[in-house]
Amino acid sequence: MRFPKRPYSRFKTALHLKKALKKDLAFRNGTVIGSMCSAPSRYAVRIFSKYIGKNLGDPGLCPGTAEIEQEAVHMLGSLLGNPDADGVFTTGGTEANFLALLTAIKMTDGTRREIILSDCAHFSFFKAAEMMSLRPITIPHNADYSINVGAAAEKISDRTLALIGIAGTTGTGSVDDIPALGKLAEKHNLYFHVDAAFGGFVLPFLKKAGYPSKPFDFTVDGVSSITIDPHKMGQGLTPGGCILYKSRELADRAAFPVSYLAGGKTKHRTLVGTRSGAAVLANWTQMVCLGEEGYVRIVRKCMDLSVSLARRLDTIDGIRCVKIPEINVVAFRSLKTDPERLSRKLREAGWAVSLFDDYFRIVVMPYVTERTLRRFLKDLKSFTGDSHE
Ligand code: 0PR
Repeated sequence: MRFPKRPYSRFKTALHLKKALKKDLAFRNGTVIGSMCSAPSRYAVRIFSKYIGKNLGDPGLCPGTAEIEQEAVHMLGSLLGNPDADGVFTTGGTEANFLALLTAIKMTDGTRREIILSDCAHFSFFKAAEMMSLRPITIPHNADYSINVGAAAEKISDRTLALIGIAGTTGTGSVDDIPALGKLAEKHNLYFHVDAAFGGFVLPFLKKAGYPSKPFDFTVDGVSSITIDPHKMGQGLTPGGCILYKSRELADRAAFPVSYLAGGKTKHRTLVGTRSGAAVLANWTQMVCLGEEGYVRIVRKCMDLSVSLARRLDTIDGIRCVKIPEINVVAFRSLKTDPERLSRKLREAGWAVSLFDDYFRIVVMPYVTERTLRRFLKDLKSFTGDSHE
């Protein structure tokens, strides 16, 4: 399409968009079972549109919005066991993970260039490593898909910049042994970042929802910073990520001074400059409107469905669950049908499921219903040749 010479009418604009967007899958149409993004509430969307012009890139222009951001950061800090934690909202988990590594670099003299992380870590760390000339040292996972801490310990040297732990891996939802990694970090005086982009809004509510939970937050000694994303299980809207540092001093390490903005001198703690204040306000809204009770209810519902899905997957001939779900991520293997072929068939039938190296991933978000999963299981059975109920 060329840049239009004459303006479109609203009718033509709407028609054009409607036609193009017809191809998109919608969260609530019942086929998206492999996405980690929330479907935000109507109210949060209303707040987003109401305050659409707020720009936190120049916080002096909207000190009220900046104050709400601080409230949101402190709310998350208290959720993660440290009301004194400081941080900033980001465009998502990727930016938060980048900032963690940037902060780690700023904490050292620049000679340490290796990061130690699980081979199940999100690709954002590898992107960041490439851009910041860091060397990722990947550690094999245990049978439960958590990092092999002993193997990680062996790789620590005077080249190590940071240790990374994952609280809810992207593929299987596994939670690393954060206390053991924290001990290693303390022993060797290393920066220790926990990626709880997805798990951060699940793990704190598991116990009250009736499920076991592992320690992963600032209550664990040695944790320097945590990624937690409102736009994933926070039920917020995109862009909605957050990085929390254990202290203000750490949060300021990678802050970049800017002297000339209309709102006055400030420091940028993000990679991006201009950034959506409306998204922060909408994500704050979502959190206060749900509260602990709301999240416990959501997590219970998602976990009940995840566990029952895993049980039913295991009864299908040729399908095996990778593990009992720790959070609402369910991973399974196809033992008889070639995974690529199965993936193609599922996609042809309209299912948006992720295929990792040798397993599939379903994310049981709140918009995923029992009815949807029943339809999915029926299709899966027919594609793997096991069509009896
Ligand atoms: N850390 C973890 C543990 C993640 O799972 C993800 C993304 C990130 C960091 C990066 O977060 P952002 O994407 O917000 O930068 N996890 C999902 C994934 O890669 C993202 C996603 C969301 C993918 C919706 C597909 C989708 O439809 O699978």
